[in-house]
Amino acid sequence: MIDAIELANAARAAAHGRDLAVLGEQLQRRGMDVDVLIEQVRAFEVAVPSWALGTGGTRFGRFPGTGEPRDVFEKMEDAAVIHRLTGAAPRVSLHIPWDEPGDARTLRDHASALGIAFDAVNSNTFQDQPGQAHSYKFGSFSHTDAAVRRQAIEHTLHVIEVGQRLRSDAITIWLADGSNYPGQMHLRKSFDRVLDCLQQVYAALPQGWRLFTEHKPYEPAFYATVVQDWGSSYLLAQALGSRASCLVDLGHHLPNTCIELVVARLIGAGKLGGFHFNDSKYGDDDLTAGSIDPYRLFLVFNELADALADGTLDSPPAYMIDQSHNLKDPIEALLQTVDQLQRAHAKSLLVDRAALTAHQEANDVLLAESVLQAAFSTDVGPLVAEARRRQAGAIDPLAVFRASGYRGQKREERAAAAYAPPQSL
Ligand code: LRH
Ligand code: MN
Repeated sequence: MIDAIELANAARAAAHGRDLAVLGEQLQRRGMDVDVLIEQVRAFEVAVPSWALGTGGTRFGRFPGTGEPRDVFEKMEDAAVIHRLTGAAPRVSLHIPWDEPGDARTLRDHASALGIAFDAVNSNTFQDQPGQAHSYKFGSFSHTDAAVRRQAIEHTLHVIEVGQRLRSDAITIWLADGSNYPGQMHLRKSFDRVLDCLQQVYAALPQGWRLFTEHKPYEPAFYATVVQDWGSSYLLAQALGSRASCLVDLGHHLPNTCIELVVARLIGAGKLGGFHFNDSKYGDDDLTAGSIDPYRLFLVFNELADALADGTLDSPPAYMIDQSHNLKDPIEALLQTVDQLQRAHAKSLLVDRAALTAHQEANDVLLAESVLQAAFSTDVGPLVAEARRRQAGAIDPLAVFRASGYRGQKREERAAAAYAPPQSL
């Protein structure tokens, strides 16, 4: 892949150089230094979800592609390709037990040999596993039966142990807990039980670890979800302590929710822990980020850039992707996603914050809005391409990936003899 990148970058060097020079001259006239911006974009990193490296599906069907990873070891190979091509995806977020490694140490060594590390791990108390003593049909941390809650806590502590062996330092806890009919579940007691269980997990959190609570308005519960909105998530994170914070999945908001305001609130409260980036038109569609509403994605990054600029945030929260690739090749969709996130991030850096503040203070609605639109309507393509090139990545990752024939090669390899994961290195 490395040679393919160098060859393709060389072929594009002249055109890319001209495009970058034109953008650089434009930005200079706006008082911005393109090299400073490129370095800021180079610092942008996002974690790839292990569960999105294979084809996703819905209850109506799944149409798997060929040459897809057969297990978590092959998923690391594909994640490494995404990082190699973009220079911006050095970590994978694992979901347990979906991607439970037989031997965490072997997986960690395999991944590090590929230049991949591990971001937040994800627990799963929304599905029953074979041989599981108690069902999560009526919830996990909110369940009325203490034995079910105990089982869910044990699972979550196990996920943290696996994460420790992978040298992760955070866990994301999303609970499907909720009800489908009024009266089915006590709306306050269920929440109190969730808090009690989270407090037991928080008390066992290893040194330096963080815990992210993830809210979602509905699905699979269709009347009330225990951790339904950012307010519920905030109440939990606040009650747990300084190492607990809220994770914002962009798809977990009712239509027309001003998600950038949710982000601003959590930043202001010092409880914004991380993101699951994706896009959606209706529900939790898990479409590729920036595919439906790129302006909304930009406005989220604008809140982050504003808070990093005024010091309210001293470092970016945890950036992770959470998508389901039902139709697109998973690697291609993730390459597209990383590019969209780099672009939204780059555009947020182009906002003239002094001018914006002046127009806001003067209630000059039109000029305040225009400052954001000027940044959003700037084609930052050459800037993010250059950031990737300086990361030894590809100016055009998708073109290099397609030209590399990687998927075809994997189709042969992964169709061949039964796969034998690498023995302990
Ligand atoms: C729930 C969710 C959660 C993950 C799952 C894969 O909808 O966003 O973050 O556990 O997707
Ligand atoms: Mn999510």
